[in-house]
Amino acid sequence: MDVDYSLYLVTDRSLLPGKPYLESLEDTAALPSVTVVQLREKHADTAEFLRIAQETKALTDKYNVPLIINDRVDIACAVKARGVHLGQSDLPIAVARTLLPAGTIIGISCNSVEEVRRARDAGADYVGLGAVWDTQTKTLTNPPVGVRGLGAMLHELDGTNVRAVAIGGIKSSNLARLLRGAVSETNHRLDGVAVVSDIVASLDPGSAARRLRTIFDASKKIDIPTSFASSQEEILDGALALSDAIRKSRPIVHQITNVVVANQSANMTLALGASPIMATAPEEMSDLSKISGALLVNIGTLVNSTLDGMLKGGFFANSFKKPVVLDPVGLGASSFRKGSLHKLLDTWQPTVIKGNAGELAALVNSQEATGRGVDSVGGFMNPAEVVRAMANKERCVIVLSGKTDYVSDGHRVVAIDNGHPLLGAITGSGCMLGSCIAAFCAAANASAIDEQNPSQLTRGGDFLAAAVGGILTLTVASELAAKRDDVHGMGTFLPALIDEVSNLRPEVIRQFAKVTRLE
Ligand code: TZP
Ligand code: MG
Repeated sequence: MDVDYSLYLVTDRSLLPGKPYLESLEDTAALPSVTVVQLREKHADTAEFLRIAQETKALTDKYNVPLIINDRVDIACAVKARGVHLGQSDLPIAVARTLLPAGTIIGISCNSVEEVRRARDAGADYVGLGAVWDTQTKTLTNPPVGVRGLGAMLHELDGTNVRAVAIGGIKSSNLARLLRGAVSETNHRLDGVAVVSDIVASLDPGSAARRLRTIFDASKKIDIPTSFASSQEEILDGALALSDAIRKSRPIVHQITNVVVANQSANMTLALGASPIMATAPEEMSDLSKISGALLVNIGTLVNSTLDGMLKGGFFANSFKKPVVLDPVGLGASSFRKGSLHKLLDTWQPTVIKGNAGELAALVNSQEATGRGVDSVGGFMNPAEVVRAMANKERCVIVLSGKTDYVSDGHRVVAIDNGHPLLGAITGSGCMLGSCIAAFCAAANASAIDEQNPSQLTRGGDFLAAAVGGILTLTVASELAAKRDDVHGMGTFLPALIDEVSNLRPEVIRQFAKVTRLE
C-alpha cells in the first residue's frame, strides 16, 4: 500500500502549548487531514522513546495513519512502524534496510541536489527536502534552500518512484506559495509537506491541520480532463451553455471589490442573471463562502481592513470549493499592492487571475508592459505564450485583457477579438469583466459538482470556458450598446451596456463572437 505523504506531521513534545501529547496527537490523527505521522524525539532516552513510540503506534493504528520513527531503526523495528526517517549522519540506507523488515519505508533528509541524488541511488522511498525556510523548531546546520532550491532537487527524482516532501517553516500562511513555487523545469512537484510547529504548537491542532489540508487540496494543479471542450466551437458552446446556466440557477456572486465600481459591478451581476453580494467584513467570510457560488477579489481601492477580508474570503472559498477570481487592479502602481497581492497568493489559490498587460507584467516582474495607475501601457510581444506560461506557473486560468483578450488554462489558449473602444473610455469595465467571469465560474463549478458525487464537491468545472463566456458577454454587449441611437458617449454608454447585457441571449453572442483557439 502506497503511503500518502501529502500532510506529514512531525511531532515535537517540547512545542506543545500545555496540551497533553497524546491528546494533541489524537486531535489531528482522528481527522482525514494528516496522512502520515513521524515520531521525532530528540531528548528521550531509549526506554522513554520506546514507551512514547508504543503509545503513538496504538493511536496512529486506531486511525489508520502510518507511523514513521525518526532516527532509531531499533525503535522502528520494536513497534513495527511503517517506516523510519534518517538524517545524513544516521545509519546508511543500505544498512538500515538489512535491519528493517522488508517493505519498511525509509526516508532521508536532504539539503542539496547532491544529497537527493545519493538518496535516490541508495534506494530511499522518500526524501525530506529542506529546510525550506528558517525555523524555530530546529537549529539548522545548513542555510534554508528556499522554494526555488526545491525545484532543482525535485528534478533529480524525475522518472523515479522516490517521493518528496518539503519541511521547514511551512505554515498555512506560506503553503500556497510553496506548492506553486516548488516545481522543477520538468514540472515535477512535491508529494507532500512536513509540518511541526504550525500544528503541534497550536492550541487547536485539529483546525491547524485542517487549514493546511484545505490549502494543499486547493493548490492541486487544475486538471484539464480530456473531456473538456477543445476546439474553438466546443469552447464557445461550453461558454454559451454557462450563460444559460447562470440565468437558470441565479448563483450568488460574492464580491470584495473597490469602492469606485461596486455599484456598477453589482448591477452588471444582476444583468447577467446572477445575484451579487458585496461584502468585505472578515467576520462574515465563512458564512458567505457557504452560500455563494463564486468569489471575486478586486484590489482596486485596497486598504488594510479589506485585505484581512480578502485573505479570509479566499481561504474559505478554497475550503468550500468555490472558485475565486482575482483582479490585481493597478498592481504595479505601489509596493503596498504588490506586497498585499503576494500575501493573498501565499494563502489561497485563485481559480482565475484576470488583468491587463501592465498588471500581469507586474505579477511576473516583466518589463514588457507597465502600468500607469490602473491603466496599462504597452503589451507583450507574445501574449499567447505569456498567458500559457503564467497559467502553468500560477496553476489557474489566466485572462489577459486588452484590445484582443487572451485566455489560457496552461494547455488551451484562446483569443477573443470582440469589444468596442467605449469600454476602455469608462471606468470599471475591467472590474465588471471580473464580475462577469466570476458569475460564469459559479455556473461552471455548479455544473461540475452536479455531475459528480455531490458529497465530494470536487472543484473541476471548465473555468477556461467560463472566462471566455464572461469576456464574450461584456464585449459583445459593448458592441451592441455602442451602436444604439441613444448612446452619445461614455455617459450614456454605461447604462446601455447594462441593458444590453441583461437582454443578451446566447444566440446573439454566437452570432458576433470572434473566438480563436490558438495552437
Ligand atoms: N528538519 C528540517 S527543518 C525541521 C526539521 C525537522 C523542523 C521544521 O519544523 P517547523 O516547525 O515545521 O518549521
Ligand atoms: Mg536524525
